[in-house]
Amino acid sequence: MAATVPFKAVIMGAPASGKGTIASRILKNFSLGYISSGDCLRRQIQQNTPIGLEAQKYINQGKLVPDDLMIKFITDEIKKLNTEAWLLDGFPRTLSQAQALWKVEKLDLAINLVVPFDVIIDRTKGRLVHLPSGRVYNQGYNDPKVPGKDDVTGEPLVQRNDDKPEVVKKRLEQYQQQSTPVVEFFKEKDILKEFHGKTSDEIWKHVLDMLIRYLPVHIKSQN
Ligand code: G5P
Ligand code: MG
Repeated sequence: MAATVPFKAVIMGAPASGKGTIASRILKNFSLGYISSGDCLRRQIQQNTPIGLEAQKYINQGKLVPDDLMIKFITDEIKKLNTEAWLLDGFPRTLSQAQALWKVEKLDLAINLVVPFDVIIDRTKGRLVHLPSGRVYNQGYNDPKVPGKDDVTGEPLVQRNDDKPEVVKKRLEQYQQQSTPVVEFFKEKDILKEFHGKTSDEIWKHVLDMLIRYLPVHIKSQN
């Protein structure tokens, strides 16, 4: 098997800015390992693990899970990936997390999605997720083929507990407080690329152009 060329990237952005949607398109086109902090936490909650039970208290209120728990959890998940080419979605979210990650992993790229908050609030109302895989759907944007069922497994889709309007408002407030220092941190490291737009389709075109220039070695053959 060919040795993996290291490539370490993060995708950031407000709640429901399209991190998961853009990440899934990146993974279709490029061979990268992938960790979504939110998907990993939701799986822990579903399995009633100690981490899940602890994280649930914060997630259901729209609060961030404490840094010490998150840093340990995600750095352990990175070790399990078994590749040096990967994409993190939703981590880091605070300056402490960014600094802790940088100590153990020097990143190559930080993608930041900038989507207006009114667009985001509308999206969360129609979001449905398949919890085991993290696949996301949206009524009227990317509907499942059969209403209420995951396209791949046929299993039921659910609304996330933290997509209730009052919790979404909290998540956006939290994001406003925490995100600027993280964005500044990656700007100083000279790895930040920002993408503005109202739809994932328009943002994706620019992300794809940038990635083709950045990591042609990881492009999947399309046959
Ligand atoms: P998550 O799971 O990381 P968020 O809040 O950062 O949660 P989220 O909600 O998962 O982010 P996203 O991945 O950015 O959003 O967006 P998405 O799912 O792709 O798209 C949102 C919806 O819009 C979907 O239904 C999609 O189909 C639709 N959509 C996408 N593009 C378009 C479009 O162009 N048009 C339309 N109409 N629809 C579109 O974290 C959850 C919680 O876990 C904890 C926190 O409590 C957090 O709140 N957590 C952490 N805590 C501390 N530190 C960390 N690092 C943490 N990570 C997670
Ligand atoms: Mg997500």
